[in-house]
Amino acid sequence: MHLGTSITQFIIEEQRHIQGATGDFTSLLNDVVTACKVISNAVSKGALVGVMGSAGSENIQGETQKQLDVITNEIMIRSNEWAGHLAAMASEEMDDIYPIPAKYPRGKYLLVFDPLDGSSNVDVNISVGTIFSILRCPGEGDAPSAQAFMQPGTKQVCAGYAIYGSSTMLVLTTGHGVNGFTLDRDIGEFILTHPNMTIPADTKEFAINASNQRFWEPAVQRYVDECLAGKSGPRAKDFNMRWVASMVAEVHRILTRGGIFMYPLDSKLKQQGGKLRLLYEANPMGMIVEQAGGVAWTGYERILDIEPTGLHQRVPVILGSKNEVETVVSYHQETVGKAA
Ligand code: AHM
Ligand code: MG
Repeated sequence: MHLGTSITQFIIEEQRHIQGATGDFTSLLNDVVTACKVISNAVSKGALVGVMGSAGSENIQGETQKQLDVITNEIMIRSNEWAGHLAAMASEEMDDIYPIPAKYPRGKYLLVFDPLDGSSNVDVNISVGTIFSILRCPGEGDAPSAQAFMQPGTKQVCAGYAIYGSSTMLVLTTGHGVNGFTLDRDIGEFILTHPNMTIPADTKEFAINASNQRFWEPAVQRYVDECLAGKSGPRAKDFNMRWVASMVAEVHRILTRGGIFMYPLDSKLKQQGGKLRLLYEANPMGMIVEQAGGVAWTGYERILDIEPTGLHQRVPVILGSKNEVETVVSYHQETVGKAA
């Protein structure tokens, strides 16, 4: 019988190469992995356990919360608060930070997450996921504040997502490439199935919500027009298009076969800065994409370089295959300074 590499083994072996590592980070990651297994279970039971539909509440961004948004947020908190690795957590579903309660030891890391990204898809049985990012907590001993989370994406110690699709997978980077693990439900372990995931530099597949077309900036409009023009247009190739409305599914597709994903700035979103959130969507996905050889920009700057100013700050996101993202970025650069 062939025994695959479990995620636990993989993390411990990776940690062994880091001088002075205490095992704290390994244990924290194990707790996050456990939470993702519990969430996978809850999501897959669906209507059998009566968790579909709205929770009848709104999050801080004015979005209606699904029952599963609330449940999965609770699972992440309960799984990660007790072990002494974290100082605080922050999530899409909580207005403010969640400092570790005084009854538990306070650790040196911060955990930021979107417990159920793409949850508008959950009632229709389309892939959803959990996105997470781990940061070091600055100011040892101080009670953590929201300010502690205001670190650019380049400071992430680890980023990952779990995708609850036809199989459950966990994709992870600690800054040394990207690895994918598939949940073997018979033994309850994630097994390394996708070592060293890489994004091809070229692609013929783009993803954007075309219903926003009338609001797009000229650079995005031009890029998409050129894709749609196909073989006889300036790009001289036919493109395919996908839009799942679940960022984890889009990023997972791009990590598997290449592509470009865009939730760009447009006139409708200008005031709020974009649609997707920097700390728990754009930064972790940006780190994963870069570690797989891709590029993640807003159109105007590298996502990981942004100095955050708010827990729920939104940014435009254009990420994926290097040559395509760089093409869109060059179109943005041409329009900078020109009136739209
Ligand atoms: P959510 O965190 O509330 O689920 O919102 C984020 C999701 C992304 O997964 C996805 O890319 C985007 O929202 C889809 O937006 P739209 O419905 O505008 O197409
Ligand atoms: Mg989300």
